[in-house]
Amino acid sequence: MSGKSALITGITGQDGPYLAKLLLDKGYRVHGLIARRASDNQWRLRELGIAGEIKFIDGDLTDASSLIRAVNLAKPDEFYNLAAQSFVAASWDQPLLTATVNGLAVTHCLEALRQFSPHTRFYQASTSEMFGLIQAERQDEKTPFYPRSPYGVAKLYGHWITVNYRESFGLHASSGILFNHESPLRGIEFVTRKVTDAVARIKLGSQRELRLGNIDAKRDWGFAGDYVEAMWLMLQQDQADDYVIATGVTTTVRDMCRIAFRHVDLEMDDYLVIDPKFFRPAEVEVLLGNPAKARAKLGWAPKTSLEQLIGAMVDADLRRVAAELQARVTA
Ligand code: NAP
Ligand code: F7E
Repeated sequence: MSGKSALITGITGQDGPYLAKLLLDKGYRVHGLIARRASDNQWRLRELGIAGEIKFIDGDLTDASSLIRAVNLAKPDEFYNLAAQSFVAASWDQPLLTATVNGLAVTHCLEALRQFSPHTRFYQASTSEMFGLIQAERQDEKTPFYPRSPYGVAKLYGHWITVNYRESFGLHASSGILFNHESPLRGIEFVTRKVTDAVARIKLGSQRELRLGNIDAKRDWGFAGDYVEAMWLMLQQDQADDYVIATGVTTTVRDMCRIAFRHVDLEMDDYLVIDPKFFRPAEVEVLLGNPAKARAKLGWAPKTSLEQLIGAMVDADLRRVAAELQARVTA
């Protein structure tokens, strides 16, 4: 058992609970920065059965003083910055908030460490969205960036400021360039979960159609549970560095959707409607990662196929929707 302390921002999101569980299983004391919200946001931690094991610290990424306080309270050996406005489509509606949280506020985290805890190892949640209009068929750590959304632009700042603090001040600061990763804990606004939730509702008779935007877009989708392991591995290395984390397989939204419908013996074409409302002002048409460096240096490899991932997501949504419908009957 490690006896180490970790501080995670974004503890209530998709990745936070998977990472927290991994660290708790390794014997870490896990602190989670939690932003004040009007309604409950701990359902994912409860689903993994770990809500009671996290030491919560109130704070917000945009409030530098709250990060200093969190660092002083948690005294972390490792700091994982997962907090973000992470929905790409929303970044055109809230570009300044996205720039502040996903970009500038990364410096709040780094400054808190530089000034108060320079020995702490830092992980920054960078993203394949930085590749945007791709400059190479398979994207790796050397591929030039060309972001296509305010989200991608903001994340690029977060990425480079992490590299800069490593090079300027010798912080052990690593940036994981993670391609899309999904799970039953994925937010409902993202396309995989929107699809698996709709498939469950259609199968159980509470929804008639599924409306999507650009189904020709291609993504390199992996399982979040596999990807948080890569985050941890990055902070166990002697030297901080940047790594692409991906499966090396790309699939259209259309084919991902077909897998979900087939899982419950339905035909996608009977239910799918294309709705221009879901098209984006600028699209990232295709992403395909090359995780060779992570494989060679971290010994990391994805373990979950897209079929397994989508099947597990549909099964989880079938259980949730069935429980919801049952509750309506008994209410
Ligand atoms: P997510 O589900 O959207 O979770 C985002 C988390 O950030 C939530 O816990 C949210 O808290 C928190 N947050 C938002 N604004 C905040 C603020 N101002 N102060 C403090 N906390 C704040 O995202 P995810 O899928 O877990 O992704 C984790 C990180 O990896 C994000 O930085 C994302 O941009 C990045 N990333 C994700 C993927 C992917 O495919 N999932 C790929 C590459 C990179 P509330 O719950 O209270 O809103
Ligand atoms: O869209 C297309 C959409 O919203 C995937 C975030 O975690 O991964 C995620 O960003 C694709 C896009 O994820 C709908 O146009 C079609 O081409 O699931 P998404 P994303 O934008 O790739 C990256 C790596 C991150 O870093 C982000 O934080 O699907 N698409 N129809 C649709 N997308 C949505 N959401 N809804 C639709 O109806």
